[in-house]
Amino acid sequence: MEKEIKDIEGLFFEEIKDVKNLRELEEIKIKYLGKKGKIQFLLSHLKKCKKEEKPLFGKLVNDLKEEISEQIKKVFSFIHDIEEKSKLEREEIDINLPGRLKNIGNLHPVTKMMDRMIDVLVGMGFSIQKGPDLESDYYNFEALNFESDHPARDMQDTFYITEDLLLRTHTSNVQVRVMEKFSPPIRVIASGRCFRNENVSSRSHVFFHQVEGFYIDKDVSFSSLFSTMDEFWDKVFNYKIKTRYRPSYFPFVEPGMEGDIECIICKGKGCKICKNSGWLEIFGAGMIHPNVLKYGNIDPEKYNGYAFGLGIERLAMLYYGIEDIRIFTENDFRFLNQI
Ligand code: FA5
Repeated sequence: MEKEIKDIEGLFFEEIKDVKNLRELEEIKIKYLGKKGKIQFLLSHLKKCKKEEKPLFGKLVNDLKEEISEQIKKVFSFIHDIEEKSKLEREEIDINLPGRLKNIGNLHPVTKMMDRMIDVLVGMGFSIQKGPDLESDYYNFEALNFESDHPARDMQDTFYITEDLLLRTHTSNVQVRVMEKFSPPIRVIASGRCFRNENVSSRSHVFFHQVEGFYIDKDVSFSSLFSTMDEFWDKVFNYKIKTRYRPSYFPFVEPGMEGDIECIICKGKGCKICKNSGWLEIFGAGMIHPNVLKYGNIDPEKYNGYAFGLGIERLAMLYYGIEDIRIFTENDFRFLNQI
């Protein structure tokens, strides 16, 4: 038995000195210390020894087991250090490699246009108010001088939620809400989403955005509405664009008008977007009807005012040269990344 122990010890030291990597070391570990390894083999042989020999041989086997474990540990940390070092040496850092580009979010072109319009109007002295998307028939129509059976209600096809609740068809719903809260002088803008049950086409959608503006004070003149609009266009576009104002009808203004901008896309020659007219209708405006002031608890004998409502998508189409309004809501990254 003693000879067998010595032989195994000799063999172990023979083999361990040739180990080149951790995989080979693991194989040796299993060969000597594993469940079916050589130490286990010696321990099973102990049973066959004479009783008086057992303590001595038992100690020898245990000493050998400890010696082998110790040796394996040392060789392990030695090889491990070498492997780590050479791995680091192999890992070269190429500082010329370009960094990984991250996708950076961006504001939607309609939001950009809306922010631009708001910035300009705030710079002209208007302050910001908000109104709800889900609106009562009262603020969207009745308080704006649309009688319940008024044919002008058909001008704006409406999504009704209940008999009295609807998705607002225009940002003019904010007018009487603001009048109820503040006294003149009032110089306010309100922007947001509007909804109309219309056929979708290249220039009209079922939902779109408007910016509403109105000014109520003593002796507000119709000509100040024109000068405000002209100043607004100059500041939004940063160059002189061609505009034209046409008489029009809205129950909540008198007189009323609509404003067009020369189609920037075809330069007034006529295209699909401007329906070959060379112009794109962008806004409605006029002098606030006395009845509307009354609904807002403002005395029309003392005060008057103007109001306008601008379509943001149509303006964004002209500003960015976009030919179809539908593209704003298609979430196509190829389009969004361009702007
Ligand atoms: C109105 O909505 C009035 N509230 C505007 C107004 C305000 C008049 C204050 C007088 C005083 P109109 O329906 O014309 O008016 O819409 C105004 C603008 O919103 C249009 O010129 C257009 O630019 C935009 N617009 C209207 N309908 C759509 C639609 N379906 N899709 C995209 N833009 C639209």
